Amino acid sequence: MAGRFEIDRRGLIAGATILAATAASQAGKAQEKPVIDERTVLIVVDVQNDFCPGGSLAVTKGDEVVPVINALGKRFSNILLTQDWHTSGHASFASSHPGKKPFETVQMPYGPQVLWPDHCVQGTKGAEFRADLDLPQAQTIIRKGYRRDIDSYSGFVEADRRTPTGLTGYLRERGILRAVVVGLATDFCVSWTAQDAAKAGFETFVVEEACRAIDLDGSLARAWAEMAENDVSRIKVSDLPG
Ligand code: VGL
Ligand code: ZN
Repeated sequence: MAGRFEIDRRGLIAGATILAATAASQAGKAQEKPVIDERTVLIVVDVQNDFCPGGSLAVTKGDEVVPVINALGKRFSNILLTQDWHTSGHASFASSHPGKKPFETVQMPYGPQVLWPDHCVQGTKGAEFRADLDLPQAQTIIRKGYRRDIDSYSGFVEADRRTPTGLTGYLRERGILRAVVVGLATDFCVSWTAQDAAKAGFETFVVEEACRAIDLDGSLARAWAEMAENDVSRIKVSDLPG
């Protein structure tokens, strides 16, 4: 491909980082609509029982994303799922902080942490993917938030903003240039995952009808604003090629 040849010939730096960054900028940050090809991945964030009605941290209408994502999934050859996967007694649970209630914020060594009801505990029914999620060609599951003392909204970097999950390297080695991000919840794990994808140099899109939000004290509006500032394009299902 021309980009790779030019980089090598000029004796500049080779490697996936530069390649991904170059290709993303060639594709153009301003690009409004994603190409869906073998270098595009659909990242399906946390479509798990606990985030759907009946679950312990139910997102309003969270289950409505499932048919939208199932239909979208048929257009992608690369699909990756993230799975919130906490220890029992996880530091992000209000129950681990005496006197604190869910949705209050505490200060952790890595910064402020919203406290949640116990959710997505490893091996429980609540941590399982929704049974009606139908993405048989999904290739990879990235579990996150599995260290007792650190949360991880993002599929790429944990809440200390330092500890990588390995996803950036995985996608680069796979030659992925572009990520379409969907799932739960728009204002937490979708937003953080999408922003980190863009920061890692992937051309990144979030499909609004394929997400639902928690919306805690204006967090949804803030999340869309932050995503826009960080080169994440907000699109609709109709913006995707058929
Ligand atoms: C999430 C809060 C806590 C999410 C995960 O998937 O958005 N939110 N853990
Ligand atoms: Zn969680």
